[in-house]
Amino acid sequence: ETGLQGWLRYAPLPAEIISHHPSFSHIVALSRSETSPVYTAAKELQDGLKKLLNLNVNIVKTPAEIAKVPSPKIVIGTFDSFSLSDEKIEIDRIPDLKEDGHWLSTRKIDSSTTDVLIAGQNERGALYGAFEFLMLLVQNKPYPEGHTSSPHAPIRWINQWDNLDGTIERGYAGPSIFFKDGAVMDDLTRVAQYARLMASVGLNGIIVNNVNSHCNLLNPINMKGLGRIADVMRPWGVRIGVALYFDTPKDLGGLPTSDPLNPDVVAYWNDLTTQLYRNVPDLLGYLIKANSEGQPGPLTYGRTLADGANLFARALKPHGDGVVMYRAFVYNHHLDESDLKNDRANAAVEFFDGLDDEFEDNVLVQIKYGPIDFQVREPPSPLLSRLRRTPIILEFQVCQEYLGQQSHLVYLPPLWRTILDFDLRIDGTPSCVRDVVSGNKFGWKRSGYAAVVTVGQDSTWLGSHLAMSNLYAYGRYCWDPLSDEVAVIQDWTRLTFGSHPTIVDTITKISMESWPAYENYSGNLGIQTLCDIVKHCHYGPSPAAMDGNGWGQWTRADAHAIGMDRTVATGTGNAGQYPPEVAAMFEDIKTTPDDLLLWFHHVPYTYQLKSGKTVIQHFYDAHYEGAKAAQTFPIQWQALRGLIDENRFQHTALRLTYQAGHSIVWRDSINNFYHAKCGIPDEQGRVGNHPWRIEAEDMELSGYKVVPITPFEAASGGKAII
Ligand code: BDP
Repeated sequence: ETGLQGWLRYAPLPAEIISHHPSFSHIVALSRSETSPVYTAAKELQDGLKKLLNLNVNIVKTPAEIAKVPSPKIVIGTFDSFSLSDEKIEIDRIPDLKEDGHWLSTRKIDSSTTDVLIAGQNERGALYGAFEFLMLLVQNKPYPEGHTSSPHAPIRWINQWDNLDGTIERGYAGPSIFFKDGAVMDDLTRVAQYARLMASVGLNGIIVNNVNSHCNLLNPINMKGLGRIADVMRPWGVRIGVALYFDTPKDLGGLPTSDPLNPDVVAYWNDLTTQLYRNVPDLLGYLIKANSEGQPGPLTYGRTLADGANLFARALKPHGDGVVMYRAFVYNHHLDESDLKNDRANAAVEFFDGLDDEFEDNVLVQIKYGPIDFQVREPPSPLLSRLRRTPIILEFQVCQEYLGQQSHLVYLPPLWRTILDFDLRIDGTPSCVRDVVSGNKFGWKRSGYAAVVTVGQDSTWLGSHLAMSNLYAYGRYCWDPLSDEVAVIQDWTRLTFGSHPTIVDTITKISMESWPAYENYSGNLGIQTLCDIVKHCHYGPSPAAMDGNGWGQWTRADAHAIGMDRTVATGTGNAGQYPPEVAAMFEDIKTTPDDLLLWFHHVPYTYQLKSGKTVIQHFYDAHYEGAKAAQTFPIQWQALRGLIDENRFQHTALRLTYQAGHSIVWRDSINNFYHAKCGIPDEQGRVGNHPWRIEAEDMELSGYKVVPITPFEAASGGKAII
């Protein structure tokens, strides 16, 4: 198996299970249009029933045909279409559903015949109901009677970071499925398959291009191409939007300025937007990265961020319900480290404070989960607690930019839960991040989630079979942020690899151990992922690079102490950006949880943690524990040999073996580095002491020479051979 079907494989069920299911003869699709999500759902059911139960089922959709169809059948449609047809559902059985919600039930015809009913609050909801039905079937779970399900938040979107030339920023799975050589691909088969995966977990929108956008995205040829992408994804209930390049008026339109208050610029964007709507009539809207990491924006022209956002918001308004997703990821990447008050973590609040009342009502602020940048552990962004009138989108990252880039297994829901479940105590009242994001806290109608997902043309989509659990889980968490992370990985495993208990238990165990392991061997106590910042690869250990750069991802490590002082009393003041109760907790070193200690405090290496260990001994031990856990992954995986297909078995075994080795590189680099920096020995005598190891430079060599390497900590003896 190649992985192309993801978790939607519909592997045949065993004969004894098949015999317990009704022999459905027909699917009644209460929709006339063959491009509607209801019809898509009917086709998906047809395909699923063929593969799972070996049933040949016909789809009928005209009233004349429907009247003749015998039971048992599956009837699918919206509640409205049910009530207009002969398939009426009694009114007292119709539940109260939110937008995109669905209802699954059965209708007893006689003692041995039962129909299945799938009804959606809208067409998309019906499609989601069909997928839920199929996933229950795959897992041999019973048909639900009157089961309802509604999403937690209306916005459940993906951000692809694809460039027009076909490369993908932070993509680890081959070239783009959307773009090639400056234009939209001719063959969009993979795009339709992607939309199918998205729909199966309730994801309803996508921004198809990189936040670091290009003006040519909106040239006439690409406008048409974007229309084709939208046409391919629409039957799956997925709407598309685009990320804009702020200087498009200058660079594509030939105007002398892109000043958002200049009338020609306003007219230019209005016109471009009208043209885009001609091609994409249900456009989601515009994603904007501006005044960040070298991108132009309203500040370039002496205007406010709100001026920039409102320019696009007003251009969208006449055409429908399109929104502006204005990213809060605004910061200067030439920060001066010698200024101890400088703190990139403060930037979002500093830039957006005071703007809450300034935005048009179709502007949302899109906020990364932490104040810095998708690190292995961060506190929630303080900006999540400060906007009341302006709704937000919480941004996660499914592609593991700082988390091993799909060469390391890191199952992300346990990390996401540290954010979603965090109680911000806004106004001294319960304020879990998930309730702010859903819109419940402040009564927002449209808010929700976005995740950076950089699927590519590789048949595995993300570059690793196991990494797909994160895409699946992302959809599940947008739908229900209280989902149990163990139940989610178990469901995904059954769908993706089969229900054998050894398969389910092994993948669940490895997955649940993976984020703690990665945190242990990459960066502990809230110090961030200690990877290469300077070369921008964001991979592999490089603790020295975490200081002395303009990017503001600093550890402030010297010979005696480590960590960012973000207190109000003596540091950058970042702790004070949170609501008072949370601010007080982070301000005081005694109440700051150990796992965020170095995020908020600068302490000596000998500082004693709540566990009783010193900071440096915790570093040493955690790195050994993390690497030790990772080394069990390929061994645990061996239990699956023969239980799953050879192709996916080998592909994954190779990745896990690589991870096991690379975790040792991580362990030793970080430990050697801090050991050299502070000179404090490891209580267990492990660090820098590998008597059993045969160093390449100590062997008899011909044709090679020994060279010292930089950084020294990347090889155990500080030397390599070339
Ligand atoms: C950083 C990535 C960079 C993105 C940026 C962003 O390294 O490639 O452009 O985030 O989110 O994490 O805009």
